[in-house]
Amino acid sequence: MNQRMEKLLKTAGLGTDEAILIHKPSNMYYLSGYTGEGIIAAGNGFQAIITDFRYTEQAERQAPGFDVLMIEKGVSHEALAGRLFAQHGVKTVRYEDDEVTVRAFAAIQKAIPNVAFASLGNAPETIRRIKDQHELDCIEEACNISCRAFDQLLGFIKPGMTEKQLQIKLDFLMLELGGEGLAFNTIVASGVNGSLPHAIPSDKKVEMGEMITFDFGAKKGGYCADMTRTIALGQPSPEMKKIYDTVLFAQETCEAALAPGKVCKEIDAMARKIIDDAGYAGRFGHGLGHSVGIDIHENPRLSQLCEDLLEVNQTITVEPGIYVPGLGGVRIENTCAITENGGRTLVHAQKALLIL
Ligand SMILES: [Mn+2]
Repeated sequence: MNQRMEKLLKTAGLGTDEAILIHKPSNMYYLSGYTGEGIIAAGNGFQAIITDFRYTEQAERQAPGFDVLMIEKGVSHEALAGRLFAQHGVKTVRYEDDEVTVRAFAAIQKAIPNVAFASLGNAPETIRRIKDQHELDCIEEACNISCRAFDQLLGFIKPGMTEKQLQIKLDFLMLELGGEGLAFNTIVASGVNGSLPHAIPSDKKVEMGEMITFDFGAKKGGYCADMTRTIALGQPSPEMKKIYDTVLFAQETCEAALAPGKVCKEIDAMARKIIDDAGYAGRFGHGLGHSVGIDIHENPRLSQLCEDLLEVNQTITVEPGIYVPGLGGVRIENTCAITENGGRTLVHAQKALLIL
């Protein structure tokens, strides 16, 4: 059994007659290295990937140390898991009750009779909060690819191009420069569209005098990057300049405040106070940041509610924004790692206002 599986069974407090079922692809990848479809069934003394014909060879290559079981006609993944559990005298099955649908759970209960079911309680996500060096290296490399792509994009941006054209170019550059995929759908929001925090790139043309927000990230080794930059095309209006300066100040203040032992919601509050005091109360309607890993949004969160303490080798984004309908918006975001000495940004693109 590998280290992560051992840690999981320990974190979950798994009894000797208990077993786990993993359905979430991100947890399967974290625990085994396997990226295909299927489930993991494991307990004390056994761990198996249960999949179909398309993926058995892949699973054997990606997850040495796991038994690979292939489903047969009329025998579901869970029914195969049930056979395995019966062989090992399993009495209770812990499953991801935040992933399995009501309908799927009914089928699982039917396929695995004579056992009790209980929640796995996000034990995999709990151990995923702290990244090891390899994970941090993957995230940093994903950030480096994203930064290089953005740097090349800057020479490409011209008035009259559409948001969609800029998105396609940026996505292409991230893939060309070594990204194995995109961490999420790239956001490009220009001018008045900047007030939409999660704008979908449109056929709107970018014009002189507008700001453009890019929120994007490449993937590397299965891990995500997350960064946002807002640039100006020609001189921005005094109001937009003030908004930019306020967001930048909030971003830099909060990034400098990152340290192990800090309470997440207190860092969020620092950004909110800066933005409120500048006259933009209510115009920063999302959390300050989130952890990043195999999934783009992981815990902990820099939110108004999160009372978790930051810990060494967690990652966290710092991404304040101001959004004014009818005018536009600004967001600036770095992905950072928490070290003994404070936050270390993994994103090195310029944050000072860039005027093209
Ligand atoms: Mn983000």
